[in-house]
Amino acid sequence: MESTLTARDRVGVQDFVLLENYTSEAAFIENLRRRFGEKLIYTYIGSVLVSVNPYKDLEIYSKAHMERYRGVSFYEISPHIYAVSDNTYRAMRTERRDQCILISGESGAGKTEASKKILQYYATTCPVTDHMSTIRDRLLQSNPVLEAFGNAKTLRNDNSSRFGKYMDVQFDFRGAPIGGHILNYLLEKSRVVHQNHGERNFHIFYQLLEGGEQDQLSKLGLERNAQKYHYLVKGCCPRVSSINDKSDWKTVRKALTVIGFHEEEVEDLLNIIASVLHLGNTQFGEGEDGETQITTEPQLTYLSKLLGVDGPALREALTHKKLTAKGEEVSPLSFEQAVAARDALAKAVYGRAFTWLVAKINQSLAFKVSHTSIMIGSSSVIGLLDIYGFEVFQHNSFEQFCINYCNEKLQQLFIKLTLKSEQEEYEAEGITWEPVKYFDNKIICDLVEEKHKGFISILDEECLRPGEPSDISFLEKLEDTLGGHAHFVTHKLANGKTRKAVGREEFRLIHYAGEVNYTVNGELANQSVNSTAVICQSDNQILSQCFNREEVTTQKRPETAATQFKNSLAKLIEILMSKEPSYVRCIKPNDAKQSGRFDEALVRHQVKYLGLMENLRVRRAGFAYRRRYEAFLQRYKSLCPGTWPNWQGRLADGVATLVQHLGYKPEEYKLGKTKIFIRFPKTLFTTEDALEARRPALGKTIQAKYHRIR
Ligand code: AOV
Ligand code: MG
Repeated sequence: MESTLTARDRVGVQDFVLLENYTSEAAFIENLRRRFGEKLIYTYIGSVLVSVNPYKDLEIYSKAHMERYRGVSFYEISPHIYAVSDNTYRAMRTERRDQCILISGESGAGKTEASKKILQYYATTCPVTDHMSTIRDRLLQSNPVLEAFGNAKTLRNDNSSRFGKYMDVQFDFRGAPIGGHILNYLLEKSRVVHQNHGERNFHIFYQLLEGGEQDQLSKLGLERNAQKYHYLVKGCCPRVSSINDKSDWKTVRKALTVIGFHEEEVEDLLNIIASVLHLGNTQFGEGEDGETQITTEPQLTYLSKLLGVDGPALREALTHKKLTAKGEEVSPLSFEQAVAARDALAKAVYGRAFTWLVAKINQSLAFKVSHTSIMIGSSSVIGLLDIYGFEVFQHNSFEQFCINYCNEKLQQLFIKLTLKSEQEEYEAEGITWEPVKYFDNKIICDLVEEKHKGFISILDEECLRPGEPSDISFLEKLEDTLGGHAHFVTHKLANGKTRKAVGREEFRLIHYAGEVNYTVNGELANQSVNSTAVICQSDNQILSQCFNREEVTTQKRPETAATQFKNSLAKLIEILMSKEPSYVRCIKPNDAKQSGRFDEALVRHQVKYLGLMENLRVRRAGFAYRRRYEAFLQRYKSLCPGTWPNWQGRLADGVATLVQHLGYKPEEYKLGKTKIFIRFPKTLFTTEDALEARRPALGKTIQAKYHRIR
């Protein structure tokens, strides 16, 4: 098939390996900038797709566009997220190997949009029979629901994912989607009770208030005004111009039905959302006896109804703490403690409801054996990883720490796999090459997770220590253990390692993607067991499933959130390692969320930390091009009388004869076991020109042809 590339598609190079000056960062950025200027947001580095967020609808995602990429080889057509989707799909089908697409980039760079485009591509282009259309629709509809409950407006992104998501799409032997499964990672629960200036709580709260029916809101005791709710106004930003909460609510309601939620389940879910808002408006004061008491009685009445728990028990849970495991003896909470218990309850209720939601969606996406049992064993999966991107705010808490640690782990995986697979290919072909130097962020991963001396171990130890471990004692412990580490800084240790100031209650990590100060405030605070115990008695079906008695009566200390997160990440990495990976590296062109603006400094920073230059160098380390002998011979045999019209001997000898005739110098190429490796693009360009001169009918799409030569 001849190329379908137009002149516009060929602005700059559409694969960075074609850059003459491939070690120059300036040339790399210039290529990105030129293409971005022409609304060409996608560029390859070999098989890695680099994507720059256009911040506007480019109209390149229609069904017609999808069709164009079906079954077409990577380099015959301009780079696109659909090319990656299609290539991955075909690799799964032909090689019968599980695949995964890893999408990375900082907050707002376009990861979630990319993952949705991939899913839409499969939903539209894969063969689907009637009863499978249900699964397809559910796969698609899981997105608006999860985004409503798990995304929020932040300073970096109006629709920022506040949870990590890994989704497996399962295909049968005919390549039709037959099921799915979602793994979710650490929801940023602190957002439920607090938002930084200019940010919002999770979308669902505003959607319900804007879009909910009047009688529904009355039943929940809610007013159609986000300003009335303390948990919604901390960021002073109830409305966002790019978001229509009212119509989003309609989408979410419809999606819940498609996914198969029963009316009672939706009702229980809404009761939980409303109860969080009522918790936020629950105030405390001092009673005549000097004890802390609830001063907002109507809230308590609603809460007891919505949470399905006994009023007096709830009152006690919010104002007292139990002293024994059985809870017979209680002591009053101070004002601050009561506020903390209230917030802890709101976070716990919302967080567990989110986990329940994912489980419920998974039930509905699960492949049903009854459909076609013969498919078992012959199905394959494509995993999509869309996780929160690296982020830095004015104040960064434990949750930012987890988000950024997660990005470190994924960067580590990228380094391992890209370098590894490249090296393996050279080895398999018996080609020697010079390894490329790159920054290995393993040192930062170790700093966080190393046994006994890593950050998380120290945190665990402090949590378990008898007595009253405080944030400050924790910080001191960190200083003692990590003081000498090049990537760890505190106020005391800031001896030239860093230029920015570090506060007394902060520590700084020098991440691969930038420096971040984290506040240790409340790191060690335990969840109030007392207030969650009361929820175990709830007659709200969702809550009674989420909170169980056993957990609150057990004497065993639960794992800390940090350890849980570390373990779940380790499992994720294992899952990803077991699959054939493809990569999408997303770049954010400016911090103003504006279309058409390309901030070079910002882009340069991301190119640097995403390791794109190293990626390119590795790709070119030795050889810009590689092609199987038969394909190479087939294409160029007409250029050499010895190989034309047909070469009869060994393929490798044919290629050797051909390149000798073409005058390739020994340093320009190497012959492997099954492939020829060409070091410089120029060599190949010359050969292509010779071919073009011989066969002018091939047209003027020289650049396009170069892209097909792999
Ligand atoms: P993220 O997933 O990488 O950030 P998103 O995928 O949510 O970022 O993208 C942020 C916003 O950029 C979207 O809401 C769109 O408005 C716009 N956008 C992204 N990709 C495209 C595209 N291909 N075409 C048009 N607009 C786009 V985070 O989740 O914050 O790390 O936690
Ligand atoms: Mg996202």
